[in-house]
Amino acid sequence: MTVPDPGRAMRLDVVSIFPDYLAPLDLSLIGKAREDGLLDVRVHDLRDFTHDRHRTVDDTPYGGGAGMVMKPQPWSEALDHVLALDNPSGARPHLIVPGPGGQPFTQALARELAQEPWLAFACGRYEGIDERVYEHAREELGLEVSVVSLGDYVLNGGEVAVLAMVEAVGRLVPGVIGNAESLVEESHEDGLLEYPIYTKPRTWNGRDVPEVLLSGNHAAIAAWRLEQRLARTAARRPDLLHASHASLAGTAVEIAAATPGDVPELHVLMRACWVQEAVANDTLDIPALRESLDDVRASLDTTQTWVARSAGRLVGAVRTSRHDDDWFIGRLCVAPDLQGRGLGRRLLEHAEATAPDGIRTFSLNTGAKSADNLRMYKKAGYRLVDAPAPIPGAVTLVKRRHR
Ligand code: JBE
Repeated sequence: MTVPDPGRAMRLDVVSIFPDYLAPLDLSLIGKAREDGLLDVRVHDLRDFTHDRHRTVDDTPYGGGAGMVMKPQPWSEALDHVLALDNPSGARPHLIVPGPGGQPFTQALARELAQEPWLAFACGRYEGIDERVYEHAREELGLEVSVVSLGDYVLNGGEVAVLAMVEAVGRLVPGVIGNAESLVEESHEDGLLEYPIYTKPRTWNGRDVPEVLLSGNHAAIAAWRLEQRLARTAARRPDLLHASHASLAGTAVEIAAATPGDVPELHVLMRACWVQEAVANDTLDIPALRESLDDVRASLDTTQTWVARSAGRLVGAVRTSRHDDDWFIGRLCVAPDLQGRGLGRRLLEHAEATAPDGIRTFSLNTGAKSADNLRMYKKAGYRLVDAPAPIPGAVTLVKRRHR
Protein backbone atom coordinates (compact mmCIF):
# COMPACT_ATOMS: atom_id res chain seq x y z
CA MET A 1 0.00 0.00 0.00
CA THR A 2 1.38 3.41 -1.01
CA VAL A 3 1.60 6.06 1.64
CA PRO A 4 -0.97 8.74 0.80
CA ASP A 5 0.54 11.98 -0.39
CA PRO A 6 -0.59 14.37 2.34
CA GLY A 7 -0.55 17.39 0.04
CA ARG A 8 -2.80 15.72 -2.50
CA ALA A 9 -5.03 13.19 -0.73
CA MET A 10 -8.45 14.08 0.55
CA ARG A 11 -8.52 13.29 4.25
CA LEU A 12 -11.52 11.41 5.68
CA ASP A 13 -11.88 10.47 9.36
CA VAL A 14 -14.75 8.30 10.56
CA VAL A 15 -15.63 7.83 14.22
CA SER A 16 -17.95 4.93 15.05
CA ILE A 17 -18.62 2.36 17.77
CA PHE A 18 -18.51 -0.24 14.95
CA PRO A 19 -15.27 0.47 13.10
CA ASP A 20 -15.57 -2.93 11.38
CA TYR A 21 -18.70 -1.64 9.69
CA LEU A 22 -16.45 0.63 7.60
CA ALA A 23 -14.35 -2.30 6.28
CA PRO A 24 -15.90 -2.01 2.77
CA LEU A 25 -13.94 1.22 2.36
CA ASP A 26 -10.95 -1.07 1.72
CA LEU A 27 -12.68 -2.48 -1.39
CA SER A 28 -13.32 -1.53 -4.96
CA LEU A 29 -12.72 1.95 -6.34
CA ILE A 30 -12.51 3.62 -2.94
CA GLY A 31 -10.03 1.00 -1.70
CA LYS A 32 -8.00 1.49 -4.87
CA ALA A 33 -8.07 5.29 -4.41
CA ARG A 34 -6.74 4.79 -0.89
CA GLU A 35 -3.97 2.57 -2.20
CA ASP A 36 -3.19 5.16 -4.84
CA GLY A 37 -2.88 7.83 -2.19
CA LEU A 38 -5.87 9.85 -3.41
CA LEU A 39 -7.98 9.30 -0.30
CA ASP A 40 -6.55 9.19 3.21
CA VAL A 41 -9.28 7.37 5.18
CA ARG A 42 -8.91 6.75 8.92
CA VAL A 43 -11.46 4.94 11.04
CA HIS A 44 -11.58 5.46 14.81
CA ASP A 45 -13.38 3.52 17.56
CA LEU A 46 -15.44 5.85 19.76
CA ARG A 47 -15.07 3.43 22.67
CA ASP A 48 -11.32 4.13 22.74
CA PHE A 49 -12.28 7.50 24.24
CA THR A 50 -14.24 6.13 27.20
CA HIS A 51 -12.65 5.63 30.61
CA ASP A 52 -14.98 3.18 32.40
CA ARG A 53 -14.72 -0.59 32.53
CA HIS A 54 -17.78 -1.05 30.32
CA ARG A 55 -16.60 1.50 27.75
CA THR A 56 -19.98 3.23 28.01
CA VAL A 57 -20.96 5.63 25.22
CA ASP A 58 -24.66 6.19 25.99
CA ASP A 59 -27.04 7.14 28.78
CA THR A 60 -30.73 7.86 29.34
CA PRO A 61 -32.29 11.06 27.96
CA TYR A 62 -32.99 14.05 30.19
CA GLY A 63 -36.69 14.84 30.07
CA GLY A 64 -37.53 11.19 29.51
CA GLY A 65 -38.48 9.38 26.33
CA ALA A 66 -37.51 6.22 24.56
CA GLY A 67 -34.00 5.04 23.82
CA MET A 68 -30.53 6.18 24.76
CA VAL A 69 -28.42 9.25 23.99
CA MET A 70 -24.72 9.28 23.16
CA LYS A 71 -22.73 10.96 25.94
CA PRO A 72 -20.79 14.13 25.07
CA GLN A 73 -17.45 13.30 26.70
CA PRO A 74 -16.27 10.39 24.46
CA TRP A 75 -17.24 12.42 21.39
CA SER A 76 -15.32 15.46 22.54
CA GLU A 77 -12.19 13.37 23.18
CA ALA A 78 -12.56 11.56 19.87
CA LEU A 79 -12.80 14.87 18.01
CA ASP A 80 -9.76 16.22 19.88
CA HIS A 81 -7.87 13.08 18.86
CA VAL A 82 -8.84 13.44 15.18
CA LEU A 83 -7.86 17.11 15.17
CA ALA A 84 -4.54 16.41 16.85
CA LEU A 85 -3.45 13.82 14.27
CA ASP A 86 -0.90 14.99 11.75
CA ASN A 87 -2.53 17.60 9.60
CA PRO A 88 -0.15 18.80 6.93
CA SER A 89 -2.77 20.70 4.93
CA GLY A 90 -3.40 23.08 7.82
CA ALA A 91 -7.14 22.77 7.15
CA ARG A 92 -9.94 22.09 9.65
CA PRO A 93 -12.31 19.24 8.89
CA HIS A 94 -15.92 19.77 7.93
CA LEU A 95 -17.77 17.59 10.43
CA ILE A 96 -20.59 15.57 8.90
CA VAL A 97 -23.08 13.87 11.21
CA PRO A 98 -25.38 11.49 9.31
CA GLY A 99 -28.90 11.54 10.69
CA PRO A 100 -32.47 11.28 9.43
CA GLY A 101 -33.05 14.86 10.60
CA GLY A 102 -30.35 16.35 8.37
CA GLN A 103 -30.27 18.15 5.05
CA PRO A 104 -30.68 15.71 2.16
CA PHE A 105 -27.51 14.20 0.72
CA THR A 106 -27.61 14.93 -3.02
CA GLN A 107 -25.20 14.85 -5.93
CA ALA A 108 -24.89 18.63 -5.57
CA LEU A 109 -23.84 18.25 -1.92
CA ALA A 110 -21.45 15.43 -2.89
CA ARG A 111 -19.83 17.79 -5.40
CA GLU A 112 -19.47 20.50 -2.74
CA LEU A 113 -17.98 18.08 -0.23
CA ALA A 114 -15.55 16.74 -2.84
CA GLN A 115 -13.96 20.21 -2.88
CA GLU A 116 -13.10 20.06 0.82
CA PRO A 117 -9.62 18.96 1.90
CA TRP A 118 -10.85 17.14 5.00
CA LEU A 119 -14.14 15.57 6.10
CA ALA A 120 -14.79 14.00 9.50
CA PHE A 121 -17.83 11.77 9.97
CA ALA A 122 -19.42 11.16 13.36
CA CYS A 123 -21.57 8.02 13.32
CA GLY A 124 -24.34 8.27 15.87
CA ARG A 125 -26.22 5.25 17.18
CA TYR A 126 -29.26 4.98 19.43
CA GLU A 127 -31.38 8.13 19.39
CA GLY A 128 -28.37 10.31 18.52
CA ILE A 129 -25.67 12.46 20.08
CA ASP A 130 -26.03 14.94 22.97
CA GLU A 131 -26.78 18.32 21.34
CA ARG A 132 -23.91 20.03 23.18
CA VAL A 133 -21.39 18.07 21.08
CA TYR A 134 -22.56 19.96 17.99
CA GLU A 135 -22.30 23.31 19.80
CA HIS A 136 -18.86 22.44 21.17
CA ALA A 137 -17.60 21.37 17.73
CA ARG A 138 -18.81 24.63 16.19
CA GLU A 139 -17.95 27.06 18.94
CA GLU A 140 -14.86 25.73 20.70
CA LEU A 141 -13.35 23.61 17.92
CA GLY A 142 -14.32 26.04 15.15
CA LEU A 143 -15.61 23.30 12.84
CA GLU A 144 -18.25 23.57 10.21
CA VAL A 145 -20.86 20.99 11.29
CA SER A 146 -23.54 19.59 8.99
CA VAL A 147 -26.21 17.05 9.79
CA VAL A 148 -26.82 15.17 6.55
CA SER A 149 -29.49 12.57 5.74
CA LEU A 150 -29.30 9.82 3.18
CA GLY A 151 -33.07 9.61 2.94
CA ASP A 152 -36.37 9.63 4.74
CA TYR A 153 -36.13 6.31 6.54
CA VAL A 154 -34.58 5.20 9.81
CA LEU A 155 -31.31 3.29 9.97
CA ASN A 156 -29.74 1.97 13.16
CA GLY A 157 -26.80 4.34 12.90
CA GLY A 158 -24.76 6.57 10.66
CA GLU A 159 -22.33 3.93 9.36
CA VAL A 160 -24.29 2.89 6.25
CA ALA A 161 -24.81 6.55 5.42
CA VAL A 162 -21.06 7.20 5.75
CA LEU A 163 -20.32 4.33 3.38
CA ALA A 164 -22.68 5.87 0.84
CA MET A 165 -21.39 9.42 1.30
CA VAL A 166 -17.71 8.46 1.15
CA GLU A 167 -18.37 6.52 -2.04
CA ALA A 168 -20.36 9.34 -3.66
CA VAL A 169 -17.85 12.01 -2.62
CA GLY A 170 -14.72 9.89 -3.15
CA ARG A 171 -15.50 9.11 -6.77
CA LEU A 172 -15.67 12.84 -7.52
CA VAL A 173 -12.14 13.42 -6.25
CA PRO A 174 -9.91 13.95 -9.30
CA GLY A 175 -8.10 10.75 -10.25
CA VAL A 176 -10.41 8.34 -8.42
CA ILE A 177 -12.37 7.61 -11.58
CA GLY A 178 -10.26 7.42 -14.70
CA ASN A 179 -12.63 8.92 -17.22
CA ALA A 180 -13.95 12.27 -15.99
CA GLU A 181 -16.62 12.22 -18.67
CA SER A 182 -18.18 9.10 -17.26
CA LEU A 183 -18.99 11.32 -14.30
CA VAL A 184 -20.91 13.81 -16.40
CA GLU A 185 -23.28 11.59 -18.34
CA GLU A 186 -25.05 10.17 -15.34
CA SER A 187 -28.33 10.28 -13.55
CA HIS A 188 -28.56 13.36 -11.34
CA GLU A 189 -25.65 15.15 -12.95
CA ASP A 190 -27.94 17.13 -15.23
CA GLY A 191 -31.30 16.71 -13.55
CA LEU A 192 -32.70 13.83 -15.61
CA LEU A 193 -32.48 10.10 -14.99
CA GLU A 194 -30.41 7.99 -17.39
CA TYR A 195 -31.74 6.28 -20.51
CA PRO A 196 -32.03 2.44 -20.61
CA ILE A 197 -28.91 0.62 -21.74
CA TYR A 198 -28.34 -2.67 -23.59
CA THR A 199 -25.44 -4.90 -24.54
CA LYS A 200 -24.92 -8.10 -26.52
CA PRO A 201 -26.59 -10.37 -27.43
CA ARG A 202 -28.92 -8.53 -29.76
CA THR A 203 -31.75 -10.93 -28.96
CA TRP A 204 -31.91 -12.43 -25.49
CA ASN A 205 -34.68 -14.69 -24.23
CA GLY A 206 -36.81 -13.58 -27.14
CA ARG A 207 -36.30 -9.90 -26.33
CA ASP A 208 -34.76 -7.56 -28.90
CA VAL A 209 -32.63 -4.50 -28.29
CA PRO A 210 -34.54 -1.38 -29.46
CA GLU A 211 -34.10 -1.07 -33.21
CA VAL A 212 -32.90 2.54 -33.18
CA LEU A 213 -29.77 1.58 -31.23
CA LEU A 214 -28.70 -0.68 -34.10
CA SER A 215 -29.33 1.96 -36.76
CA GLY A 216 -25.95 3.72 -36.56
CA ASN A 217 -27.91 6.98 -36.84
CA HIS A 218 -26.33 9.05 -34.06
CA ALA A 219 -28.91 11.82 -34.22
CA ALA A 220 -31.82 9.36 -34.00
CA ILE A 221 -30.14 7.57 -31.09
CA ALA A 222 -29.57 10.83 -29.20
CA ALA A 223 -33.21 11.84 -29.76
CA TRP A 224 -34.47 8.43 -28.57
CA ARG A 225 -32.29 8.53 -25.47
CA LEU A 226 -33.45 12.02 -24.52
CA GLU A 227 -37.08 10.91 -24.98
CA GLN A 228 -36.44 7.91 -22.71
CA ARG A 229 -34.81 10.10 -20.08
CA LEU A 230 -37.77 12.46 -20.06
CA ALA A 231 -40.29 9.61 -19.90
CA ARG A 232 -38.42 7.85 -17.09
CA THR A 233 -37.98 10.99 -15.09
CA ALA A 234 -41.66 11.83 -15.48
CA ALA A 235 -42.67 8.32 -14.35
CA ARG A 236 -40.22 7.76 -11.49
CA ARG A 237 -39.14 11.19 -10.31
CA PRO A 238 -41.67 13.83 -11.39
CA ASP A 239 -40.13 16.05 -8.70
CA LEU A 240 -37.00 16.34 -10.86
CA LEU A 241 -38.82 17.34 -14.00
CA HIS A 242 -38.65 21.09 -14.45
CA ALA A 243 -41.60 22.78 -16.04
CA SER A 244 -39.25 23.50 -18.93
CA HIS A 245 -38.47 19.86 -19.59
CA ALA A 246 -42.14 19.04 -19.31
CA SER A 247 -43.16 21.70 -21.79
CA LEU A 248 -40.64 20.50 -24.33
CA ALA A 249 -41.68 16.92 -23.70
CA GLY A 250 -45.19 17.94 -24.74
CA THR A 251 -44.37 19.93 -27.90
CA ALA A 252 -42.67 18.22 -30.74
CA VAL A 253 -39.54 20.12 -31.73
CA GLU A 254 -38.10 18.69 -34.89
CA ILE A 255 -34.50 19.11 -35.83
CA ALA A 256 -33.70 18.88 -39.53
CA ALA A 257 -30.90 19.79 -41.93
CA ALA A 258 -31.26 23.40 -43.02
CA THR A 259 -32.30 24.05 -46.61
CA PRO A 260 -32.07 27.29 -48.63
CA GLY A 261 -35.73 27.87 -47.82
CA ASP A 262 -34.82 28.23 -44.14
CA VAL A 263 -32.31 31.00 -44.74
CA PRO A 264 -34.51 34.14 -44.35
CA GLU A 265 -36.00 32.94 -41.06
CA LEU A 266 -32.62 31.71 -39.87
CA HIS A 267 -31.13 35.13 -40.56
CA VAL A 268 -33.85 36.82 -38.48
CA LEU A 269 -33.41 34.31 -35.65
CA MET A 270 -29.65 34.80 -35.59
CA ARG A 271 -30.01 38.60 -35.47
CA ALA A 272 -32.42 38.31 -32.54
CA CYS A 273 -30.12 35.98 -30.67
CA TRP A 274 -26.90 37.85 -31.24
CA VAL A 275 -28.38 41.24 -30.37
CA GLN A 276 -28.90 39.63 -26.97
CA GLU A 277 -25.24 38.56 -26.94
CA ALA A 278 -24.15 42.04 -28.01
CA VAL A 279 -25.99 43.52 -25.03
CA ALA A 280 -24.67 40.89 -22.59
CA ASN A 281 -21.09 41.39 -23.74
CA ASP A 282 -21.34 45.11 -24.42
CA THR A 283 -19.95 44.91 -27.94
CA LEU A 284 -21.23 45.03 -31.51
CA ASP A 285 -18.06 43.35 -32.67
CA ILE A 286 -19.54 39.86 -33.00
CA PRO A 287 -19.22 38.12 -36.38
CA ALA A 288 -22.47 36.20 -35.88
CA LEU A 289 -24.36 39.47 -35.44
CA ARG A 290 -22.95 40.80 -38.67
CA GLU A 291 -23.71 37.83 -40.91
CA SER A 292 -25.73 39.01 -43.88
CA LEU A 293 -28.51 37.08 -45.57
CA ASP A 294 -25.97 36.05 -48.23
CA ASP A 295 -23.45 34.97 -45.59
CA VAL A 296 -26.06 32.74 -43.99
CA ARG A 297 -27.01 31.29 -47.37
CA ALA A 298 -23.35 30.62 -48.21
CA SER A 299 -22.76 28.97 -44.83
CA LEU A 300 -25.09 26.13 -45.80
CA ASP A 301 -22.43 25.02 -48.29
CA THR A 302 -19.45 25.30 -45.95
CA THR A 303 -20.97 23.86 -42.76
CA GLN A 304 -23.67 21.41 -41.77
CA THR A 305 -26.49 23.57 -40.46
CA TRP A 306 -29.43 22.21 -38.46
CA VAL A 307 -32.68 24.00 -37.72
CA ALA A 308 -35.23 23.24 -35.00
CA ARG A 309 -38.90 23.85 -35.71
CA SER A 310 -41.85 23.75 -33.36
CA ALA A 311 -45.31 23.78 -34.92
CA GLY A 312 -43.73 25.14 -38.09
CA ARG A 313 -41.87 27.98 -36.40
CA LEU A 314 -38.09 28.14 -36.63
CA VAL A 315 -37.04 28.20 -32.97
CA GLY A 316 -33.36 27.26 -32.97
CA ALA A 317 -30.32 26.38 -35.02
CA VAL A 318 -26.75 25.14 -34.88
CA ARG A 319 -23.98 24.50 -37.38
CA THR A 320 -21.06 22.11 -37.29
CA SER A 321 -17.77 21.86 -39.13
CA ARG A 322 -14.83 19.52 -38.94
CA HIS A 323 -11.27 20.65 -38.23
CA ASP A 324 -9.06 17.56 -38.19
CA ASP A 325 -10.25 15.54 -35.20
CA ASP A 326 -12.22 18.44 -33.70
CA TRP A 327 -15.94 18.96 -34.29
CA PHE A 328 -16.65 22.68 -34.08
CA ILE A 329 -20.17 23.56 -32.95
CA GLY A 330 -21.06 27.09 -33.98
CA ARG A 331 -23.93 29.55 -34.06
CA LEU A 332 -26.00 27.63 -31.53
CA CYS A 333 -29.07 29.75 -30.96
CA VAL A 334 -32.58 29.49 -29.51
CA ALA A 335 -35.43 31.97 -29.98
CA PRO A 336 -35.31 34.40 -27.02
CA ASP A 337 -38.80 33.51 -25.77
CA LEU A 338 -37.95 29.79 -25.64
CA GLN A 339 -34.56 29.97 -23.95
CA GLY A 340 -33.94 28.16 -20.69
CA ARG A 341 -36.08 25.14 -21.57
CA GLY A 342 -33.46 22.68 -22.65
CA LEU A 343 -33.75 23.36 -26.37
CA GLY A 344 -30.17 24.64 -26.62
CA ARG A 345 -29.01 21.50 -24.89
CA ARG A 346 -30.96 19.41 -27.36
CA LEU A 347 -29.41 21.18 -30.31
CA LEU A 348 -26.01 20.79 -28.71
CA GLU A 349 -26.57 17.05 -28.20
CA HIS A 350 -27.79 16.79 -31.77
CA ALA A 351 -24.68 18.56 -33.06
CA GLU A 352 -22.48 16.22 -31.02
CA ALA A 353 -24.39 13.14 -32.12
CA THR A 354 -23.83 13.93 -35.81
CA ALA A 355 -20.04 13.96 -35.47
CA PRO A 356 -18.46 11.38 -37.76
CA ASP A 357 -15.97 8.72 -36.71
CA GLY A 358 -12.50 10.05 -36.01
CA ILE A 359 -13.73 13.09 -34.09
CA ARG A 360 -12.08 13.24 -30.68
CA THR A 361 -13.13 16.64 -29.34
CA PHE A 362 -16.06 19.02 -29.53
CA SER A 363 -15.34 22.72 -29.31
CA LEU A 364 -17.36 25.91 -29.38
CA ASN A 365 -17.12 29.63 -28.66
CA THR A 366 -19.29 31.96 -26.65
CA GLY A 367 -19.07 35.42 -25.11
CA ALA A 368 -16.94 35.66 -21.97
CA LYS A 369 -19.90 37.40 -20.32
CA SER A 370 -22.64 35.13 -21.70
CA ALA A 371 -23.40 33.66 -18.27
CA ASP A 372 -26.41 31.52 -19.31
CA ASN A 373 -24.53 30.00 -22.24
CA LEU A 374 -21.46 29.27 -20.11
CA ARG A 375 -23.59 27.58 -17.47
CA MET A 376 -25.34 25.40 -20.04
CA TYR A 377 -22.09 24.39 -21.75
CA LYS A 378 -20.40 23.56 -18.47
CA LYS A 379 -23.39 21.47 -17.42
CA ALA A 380 -23.08 19.65 -20.73
CA GLY A 381 -19.47 18.76 -19.86
CA TYR A 382 -17.58 21.53 -21.65
CA ARG A 383 -14.58 23.17 -20.01
CA LEU A 384 -13.01 26.54 -20.69
CA VAL A 385 -9.66 26.24 -22.39
CA ASP A 386 -6.77 28.51 -21.71
CA ALA A 387 -6.33 29.69 -25.30
CA PRO A 388 -6.21 33.08 -27.01
CA ALA A 389 -9.68 34.57 -27.50
CA PRO A 390 -11.06 33.42 -30.87
CA ILE A 391 -12.40 36.98 -31.22
CA PRO A 392 -12.11 39.76 -28.63
CA GLY A 393 -14.37 39.12 -25.64
CA ALA A 394 -15.06 35.48 -26.53
CA VAL A 395 -13.91 32.22 -24.99
CA THR A 396 -13.41 28.68 -26.25
CA LEU A 397 -14.87 25.62 -24.55
CA VAL A 398 -13.92 22.04 -25.28
CA LYS A 399 -15.23 18.60 -24.38
CA ARG A 400 -13.65 15.23 -25.09
CA ARG A 401 -15.81 12.89 -27.10
CA HIS A 402 -17.38 10.17 -25.01
CA ARG A 403 -17.69 6.83 -26.77
O1 JBE B 1 -29.80 8.89 6.49
N1 JBE B 1 -29.04 8.90 7.46
O2 JBE B 1 -27.94 9.52 7.38
C1 JBE B 1 -29.39 8.21 8.66
C2 JBE B 1 -28.49 8.12 9.71
C3 JBE B 1 -28.88 7.45 10.85
C4 JBE B 1 -30.14 6.92 10.93
N2 JBE B 1 -31.03 7.01 9.92
C5 JBE B 1 -30.68 7.64 8.79
N3 JBE B 1 -31.58 7.74 7.78
